Amino acid sequence: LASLCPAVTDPTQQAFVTSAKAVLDGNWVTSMNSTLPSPNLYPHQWSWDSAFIALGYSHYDTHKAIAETDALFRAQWRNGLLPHIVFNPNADESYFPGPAFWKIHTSPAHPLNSQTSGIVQPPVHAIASLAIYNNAKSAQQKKLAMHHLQSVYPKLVNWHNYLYNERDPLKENLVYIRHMWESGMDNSPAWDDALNAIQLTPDQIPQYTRVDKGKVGSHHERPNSHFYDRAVYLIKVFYDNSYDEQAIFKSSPFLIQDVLFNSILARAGEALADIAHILGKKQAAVHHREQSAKTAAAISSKLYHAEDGFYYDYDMVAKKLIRTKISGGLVALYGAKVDSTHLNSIVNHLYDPAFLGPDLSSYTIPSVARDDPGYTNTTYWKGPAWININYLVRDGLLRNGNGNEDAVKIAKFLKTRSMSMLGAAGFYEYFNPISGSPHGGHQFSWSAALTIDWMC
Ligand code: 9WN
Repeated sequence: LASLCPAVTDPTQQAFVTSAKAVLDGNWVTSMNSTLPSPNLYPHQWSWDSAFIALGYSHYDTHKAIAETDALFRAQWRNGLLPHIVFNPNADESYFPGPAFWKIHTSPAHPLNSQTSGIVQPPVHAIASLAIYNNAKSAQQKKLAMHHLQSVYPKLVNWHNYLYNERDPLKENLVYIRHMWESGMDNSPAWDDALNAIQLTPDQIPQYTRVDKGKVGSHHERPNSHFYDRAVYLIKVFYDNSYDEQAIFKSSPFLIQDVLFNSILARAGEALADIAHILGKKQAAVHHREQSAKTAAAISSKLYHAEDGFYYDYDMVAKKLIRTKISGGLVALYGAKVDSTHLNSIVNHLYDPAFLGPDLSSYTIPSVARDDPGYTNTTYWKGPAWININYLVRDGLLRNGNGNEDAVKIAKFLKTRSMSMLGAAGFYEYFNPISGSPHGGHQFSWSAALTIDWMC
């Protein structure tokens, strides 16, 4: 175990990083070899949470970062699908929908030794595995990390191949999500029209009982039952079609090319290329880089709306861009390499009072523009600020912001503000974007893990 964060020498900052580590320690489950997103709300392993968590561990515990990643990939489906939840066999009843609800045995590709959901989450994983290697300090850690790259590389390739082969039927280099939970931004107002278009009679909705509502400050902070009815109905569409992607593509009422998901995929493709390069697989590296560039270009051409100067999701069922300004649209900068016009328009949006305001006076980035009719201060992905979004937008601004002073200034602000907000409020799941007050699950792992990645 490397000493935690040698670069941080200030005692107050050291204490802050130590408290972030304590959150991860507290959420580690030895029997699963993985870390819960939050002890009170999420009792299993979640896919993109795990990748963010591995980024945190990569700075001080290579072994745990690898164990976390391996635990997730052990549950990978035989067609490459990396499930969004790996269920903890000791916590069956404490989260809905639990393992039985997904009926994954209807798919010939379901994993044989794990209970999982049947959907995915944004593919941060190659980025985390590369960081495990890059952040390994001692010779022994580097050796462990090298073994990790060798063993995880084919699994990452299968994962990305699944996305490109199964989720991009029109060969646009943009993959679709087929469930709101696949976006990671569950009840974003961006999905409202698509969800309202799903007309259901009571007998079409599988019977279900939620267990989440009593676990947060106010149940209004969680998605409503209109959302959950549609969330469970979509799961039925999947198992009724035996998780066959071609059949789902023909019959699913929810198919969206999401900016955040594709942007992370483009960036993960670059990481996969770097991993292939480290492993001496030069041809493969070229292929991964080309694929990533195609996705990055497709984001900028298909998902950018020139008049609005914003990146929007595309609804493949309604066949139109969803002109709702969500923070996921700003994450385009993380994966796409954008030209100066696109960068300037994003910077302008960040300076708009609907996001941060001209003097960056708003507390932090709301998940939805504050002038959107669907905006609220405290309801989950309908307005509250999330640390991973601040993290991805900041990275995207720095990556594209060469010479753009405003981009660099906002990037700096996002880090300082996120750290001070977490320092004052604690490692919560999400925050009121105007006051910084904490909401949702407490001791939230990715808030802690990304703090470590930022500080160390
Ligand atoms: C459904 C675990 C997950 C995050 C998501 C976040 C929330 C789950 C839920 O929690 O979603 O996957 O039950 O609300 O929206 O991004 O991965 O932290």
